[in-house]
Amino acid sequence: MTVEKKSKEEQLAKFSENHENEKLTTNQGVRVSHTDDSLKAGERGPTLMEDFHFREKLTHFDHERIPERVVHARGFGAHGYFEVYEPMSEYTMAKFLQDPSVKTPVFVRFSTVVGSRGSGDLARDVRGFATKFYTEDGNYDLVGNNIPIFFIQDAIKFPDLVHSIKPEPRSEVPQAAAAHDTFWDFVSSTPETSHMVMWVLSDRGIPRSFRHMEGFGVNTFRFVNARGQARFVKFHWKPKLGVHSLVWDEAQKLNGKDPDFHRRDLWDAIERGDYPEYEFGVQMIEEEDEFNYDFDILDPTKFWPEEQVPVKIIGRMVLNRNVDNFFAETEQVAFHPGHVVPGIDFSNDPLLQGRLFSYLDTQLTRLGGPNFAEIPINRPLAPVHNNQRDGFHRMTIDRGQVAYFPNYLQANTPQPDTEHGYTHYQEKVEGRKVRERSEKFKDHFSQATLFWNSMSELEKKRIISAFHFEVGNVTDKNVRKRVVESFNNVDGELAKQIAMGIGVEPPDKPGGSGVKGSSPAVSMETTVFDARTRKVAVLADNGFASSELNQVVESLKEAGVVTEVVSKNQGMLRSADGHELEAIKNHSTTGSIKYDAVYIPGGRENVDNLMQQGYVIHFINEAFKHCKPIAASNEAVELFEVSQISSLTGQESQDPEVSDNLGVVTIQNAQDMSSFSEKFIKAIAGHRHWKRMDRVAKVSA
Ligand code: HDD
Repeated sequence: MTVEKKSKEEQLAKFSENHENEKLTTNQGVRVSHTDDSLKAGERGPTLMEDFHFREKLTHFDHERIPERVVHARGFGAHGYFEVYEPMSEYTMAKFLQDPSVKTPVFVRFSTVVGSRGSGDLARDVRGFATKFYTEDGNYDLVGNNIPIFFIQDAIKFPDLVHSIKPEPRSEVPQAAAAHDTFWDFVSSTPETSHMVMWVLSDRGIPRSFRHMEGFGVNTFRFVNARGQARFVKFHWKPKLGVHSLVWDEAQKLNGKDPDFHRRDLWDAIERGDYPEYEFGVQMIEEEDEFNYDFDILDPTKFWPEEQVPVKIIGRMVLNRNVDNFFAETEQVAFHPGHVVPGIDFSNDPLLQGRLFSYLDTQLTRLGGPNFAEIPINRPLAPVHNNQRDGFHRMTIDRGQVAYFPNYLQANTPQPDTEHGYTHYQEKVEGRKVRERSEKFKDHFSQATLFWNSMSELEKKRIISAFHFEVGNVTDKNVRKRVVESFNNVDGELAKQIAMGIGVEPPDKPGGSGVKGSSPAVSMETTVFDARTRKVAVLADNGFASSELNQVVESLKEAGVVTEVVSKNQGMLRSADGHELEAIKNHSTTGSIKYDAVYIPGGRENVDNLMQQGYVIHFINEAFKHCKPIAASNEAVELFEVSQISSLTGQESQDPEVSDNLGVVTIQNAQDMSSFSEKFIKAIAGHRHWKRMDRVAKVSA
């Protein structure tokens, strides 16, 4: 602790040394002598118009807000780099995908879709995953989501979708939520949304953190190599820590206790040096195989099952630097799927085609004109030369007499680069002008059933609970009925289960699309399980057993797990043998919902103290309810007996096999904590112990 304090003081000393001569000025560079009082006619008199410092300061402040993004308003960004594992020249000429020794700088912005800029992080929603690669050939933006498909097939329906899911126009209620009449009215009237709704209502809709999410480019793009050969591609980000989610009850509580939970998690991880890492993968389909699948490869409501089209891992991205200024970077960054570099091209996916119009258009309103590419976060590292001029907020001082092409006066510069310039893939296009979709686009249910079939029984249960919450909040009974009828096309049992929770009769006819197969890769149970960077609350009070606690905390640290001591009051605790330990959080500044697991050390006095604290029992019960690993050593095991753990696990908890399986780790009459720590770390890596789900239905925490 003292070490930290000192380095902060040193930092401050260094700061004042470096900034010694920086005096407060106006925006015109005039030094300001006083900024705490406005200029008045007498101490109690009116403020004077001539106070230019006051007017400049207030005018700037009055205009500090810019329009928020129409969707994805709430977001959080970080810097990092990307590196390719091996040259990809066989498939694409994209320069940043050739040389493994090159680190391409990136900026990533994660976001929710529906809520306003100040809304909570924990909404059930799709998460945006947008990456800007600052390549030597110019900027490339991969503007994706954490779900591989989308709600609609054609961009012309995007305003309808968004109007239905945003707060209702009469009341502006609810904020950042799909659980209301208009969204479900739209869903039940638009069968193509069914598949995406299944994903959003699965655990994917409430990620544990941005570091535990996959990313997908969603739309079909093309790779084009130097010989002009093209292939269809889909892009993937795979998090090294695996794909994991929160529990819905936990997410709802977190939105109150810490609505910045995801932001804080990413920020803290980067500050600690636990840099989030994602592998980059591509699925490729040869041009001649375009029609060889039972789905249309241009349909954005379909994914390409990994079992049929494997994901080739070609590189990795590391996020290793937080922003210096949220507004300047995260808020002003402008992504656009049309920002591509040679080697990456578009497909005729009708959602992508519409996106290619929308993103450029929206920046004009949001960032105040056509010069947003000059804002530092948007500026390419590659040089920019063209004849575009003027407009709001032009930064560049364009020199010279000439702003047109061709020209004689400036030797025909800047010149198009016929050799290395971007050339669009020469896809042959013909057809009649029609407002129609291809026949295969009309199968809206097969992949929704495939997704449902791919879920484990426990994942299915959670999807049904999500339906009960979301559709249960719909006030119009006919809309609820229509939802049940619509999802009967996906699976009869699903529809029946949904109906049971929301006061609607189950469908008369058994439903389903007839699809029997599954795609195991889409289940989150097949993901990576890793304890690294997980956060554990250590509940302690005066009189804790220091040797026990130190052994466990040390083992957790070695496994890359982060610990935080929580006690009734912040400040120093004293162990039974006189050692000091700082409690970082007190009972009102935190809660079990902010941690992945709980550990309670022994020590007679410690446990007697904790036993008196209702908050501690609540903490344990709540963590148990949220299926989190819970560990107690020696006397601390007594706390489980007064909590709901013992009544819910009963005799079984005495059986180590069963209790380990449930993520409840205990040890008694022991000095050596190594096997206990090992079991606990394994339980933490297991994320949530879903097998408790049935038992926790009885817990009221
Ligand atoms: Fe979009 C923002 C992702 C369909 C129109 N979109 C936006 C962002 C992400 C996505 C991650 C936030 C970027 C940032 O952090 O600044 N959008 C997607 C994906 C889609 C998709 C993966 C389906 C494949 N979007 C989509 C359609 C349209 C838009 C069909 C319109 C036709 N999206 C926008 C937008 C936004 C946007 C209105 C709002 C702010 C912005 O662009 O810069 O233009």
